[in-house]
Amino acid sequence: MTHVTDSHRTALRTCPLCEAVCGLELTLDSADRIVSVRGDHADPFSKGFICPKGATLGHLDADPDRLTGPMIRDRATDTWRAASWDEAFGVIRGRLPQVSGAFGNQSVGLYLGNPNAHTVAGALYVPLLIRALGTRSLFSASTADQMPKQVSSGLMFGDPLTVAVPDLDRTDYLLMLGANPLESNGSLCTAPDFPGRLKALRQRGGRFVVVDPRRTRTAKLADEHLFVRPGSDAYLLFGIVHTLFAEALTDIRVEVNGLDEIRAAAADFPPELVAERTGVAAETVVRLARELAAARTAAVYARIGTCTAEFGTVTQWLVDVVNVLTGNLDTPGGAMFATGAALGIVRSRPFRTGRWGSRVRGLPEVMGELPVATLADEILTPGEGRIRAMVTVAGNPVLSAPGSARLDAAFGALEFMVSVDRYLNETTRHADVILPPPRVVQSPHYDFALLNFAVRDYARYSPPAAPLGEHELSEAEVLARLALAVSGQEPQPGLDPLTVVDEIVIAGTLHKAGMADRRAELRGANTTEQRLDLMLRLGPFGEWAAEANAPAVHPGSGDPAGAGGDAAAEDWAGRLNLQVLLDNPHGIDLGPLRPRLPRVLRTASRKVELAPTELLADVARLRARSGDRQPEMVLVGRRQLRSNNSWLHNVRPLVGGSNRCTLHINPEDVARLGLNGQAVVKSAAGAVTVELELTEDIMPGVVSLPHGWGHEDSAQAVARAHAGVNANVLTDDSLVDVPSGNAVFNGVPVILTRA
Ligand SMILES: Nc1nc2c(c(=O)[nH]1)N[C@H]1C(S)=C(S)[C@@H](COP(=O)(O)OP(=O)(O)OC[C@H]3O[C@@H](n4cnc5c(=O)[nH]c(N)nc54)[C@H](O)[C@@H]3O)O[C@H]1N2
Ligand SMILES: Nc1nc2c(c(=O)[nH]1)N[C@H]1C(S)=C(S)[C@@H](COP(=O)(O)OP(=O)(O)OC[C@H]3O[C@@H](n4cnc5c(=O)[nH]c(N)nc54)[C@H](O)[C@@H]3O)O[C@H]1N2
Ligand code: SF4
Ligand SMILES: [Mo]
Repeated sequence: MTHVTDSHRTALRTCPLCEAVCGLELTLDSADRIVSVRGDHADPFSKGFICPKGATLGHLDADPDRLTGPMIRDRATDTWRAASWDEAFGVIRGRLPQVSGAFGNQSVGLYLGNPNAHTVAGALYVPLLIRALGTRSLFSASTADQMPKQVSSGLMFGDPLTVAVPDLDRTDYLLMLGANPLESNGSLCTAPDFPGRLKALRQRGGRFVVVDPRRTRTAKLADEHLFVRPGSDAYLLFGIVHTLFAEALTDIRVEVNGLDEIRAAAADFPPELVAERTGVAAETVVRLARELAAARTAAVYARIGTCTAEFGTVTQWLVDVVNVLTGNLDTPGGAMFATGAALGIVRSRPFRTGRWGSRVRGLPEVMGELPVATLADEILTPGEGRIRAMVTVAGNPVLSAPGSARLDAAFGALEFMVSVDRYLNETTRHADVILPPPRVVQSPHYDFALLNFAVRDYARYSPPAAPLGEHELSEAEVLARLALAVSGQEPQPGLDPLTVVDEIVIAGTLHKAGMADRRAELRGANTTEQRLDLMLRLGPFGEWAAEANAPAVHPGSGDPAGAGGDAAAEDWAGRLNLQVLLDNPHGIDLGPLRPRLPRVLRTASRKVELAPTELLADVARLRARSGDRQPEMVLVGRRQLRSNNSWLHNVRPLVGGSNRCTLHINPEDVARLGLNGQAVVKSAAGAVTVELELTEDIMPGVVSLPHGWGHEDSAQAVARAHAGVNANVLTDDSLVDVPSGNAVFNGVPVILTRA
């Protein structure tokens, strides 16, 4: 919806910068430039909340270093020139199919970065590119992020996308490990104004406990903060499980398998052992278990600090084990499953991993992907199936992946590379061709992924707020044309590649739903919008849900009366389609989360699996570590409010001040090690020299460095002036969380010396 006032108009849209999905109200001038950004007070979910990143969206949008058209690199001189779309796709068509033709599909790798989770193009058109490449050399930021949660959810609930989120607005007790939503605004827990929701929890008399090796802003807001030794959360949670059994505090309310096995596994982790590994006193471990059991409702939530650690999957599993054992899984105030409004993939078979392995290290496939921690191996190690060409979409793995100095060298050794990205950066500088998406305001927005992890059911669609210019392509079109080019195909005259693929998808979906004759009823300005219309109509709240074959799980059905449904939600069930969202541009509140078990379970047993064999196997690895000597100093990461992984460092109002790449260190360690000013930090993988920032808010023996920095050679002027160092030079790509293959960024042993 747009209002016109003189030369200025307002446009509403969802912020695409983080998982909080805040509604924004933009003011645009007559040239479609953003002149101001405010929080949308009429958005029923975000209610006007905005953070400094959303507020500076106009600066990002107007960045003079943003790429406005395709770029081609001359390898001989390493120089870039602007090119037309036809020329750029022509170069790709001439080169990539040659590589896959000569060396097989696996020789072309694909890396998908984080913003794909925030764009319509990432959700709807990346799958097309994956199919066109037909490669198993598929990597993404997921294995540097949340893959442990997906594996544990897949094994426990049968579907890796069935992720339980804390019911923030109703819980009486929140135990949070390894997350700092006051800086990050939350993750795998879509909750605009997360800070406000935490304050409300305390105001209504709830208790909030944070476990983190740093006393973060989130920890300072909590009732209690516990320092924990990095990488040891699995022990802590096992100590809680142990106590729940030992003191007969369990209260299981869902159907489960594996109770005896989990009890037996926890027997090896008494609070005294846990205290030694974690640094959390044995009495505290016991008290946490008692408090969780005694609370009227409680939720355990653990995020990136615990995922990107050596026992990430075991930790994520134990989070939900505690939620089950305390009677809090799938109940209001506990950990619940959101109902995304758009039709998702309905899995018919239970989840499993390791259907194939990576070529060099034999690491198991997970969700069709291989760990990004082995991407450099796959490029650098000679032999059949070696990756010789890469496509990257919305990613900067040279800064974000572990052991990134090796990955930087590996990208430099490729025969050909294409990147779809807004910027010439540390990764895309290795490309032969860069294909940029248009500006944020020229793209439509619907959160296909994130609304499945929201703390309330909610839907909002933002059409593009500004039209494309004559020489601009939507990111959907870029990906559709790229998919053709990598297959060596030319677009057919008179046929728009995007429309062609959309019609195939629409026809297939209608056919499966038994509604093949309803094509003409779909509404939307283009086929992308018509696909959204179809997904909304067939989704759980959709107009067609009741009519379709095997409809998506209906939100109302099986809902115990009064247990979470409310009037708002019932009003919308059976009604959603694109037009309804267009008529409600501030978004639609679909109500608080409702119990959804057992319907969403996809396990073979149709029960919650408390002790999957894959995870019990990894417990042996954890047990074997119980006696290891603890390293003297370890590295962890941190996020900064005015930053976004590697790519908002060129937005001038955001950099500087607290948003700098410094090493947080306890003054006790500085004195003990005789450090001063700067230090050399050395790990098994590499070394950096970095400025120290002394703070009592970090545990002695732990240092923290934010990731995404290291822009000294950047083509982006502001970022280059605030370069910082690349934390992932220190992280070690030879180490992964075994069940998920996830990268290990926290608990990295380091040695500090004077610079
Ligand atoms: N040491 C350490 N490393 C980490 C982490 C950590 O905590 N510590 N965190 C990890 C996590 S959680 C993540 S998610 C990863 C992120 O890893 P990546 O996704 O590889 O890195 P980003 O910095 O998010 O890079 C995003 C890229 O997308 C581009 N971009 C932005 N918007 C768009 C768009 O709309 N379309 C396209 N095509 N491109 C766009 C940007 O210019 C940038 O190049 O980093 C991981 N790395
Ligand atoms: N401002 C901002 N917001 C962001 C991002 C950003 O870069 N900047 N990135 C986005 C992305 S991609 C993601 S995935 C989310 C992540 O969102 P969060 O999960 O909230 O991530 P962080 O803010 O890094 O908080 C992780 C915390 O874990 C702690 N930690 C480190 N190691 C351990 C450990 O072993 N155990 C425990 N218990 N804690 C540990 C760290 O000290 C840190 O405080 O944030 C998103 N939002
Ligand atoms: S919290 Fe996230 S979604 Fe909200 S304005 Fe900030 S960056 Fe955008
Ligand atoms: Mo992430």
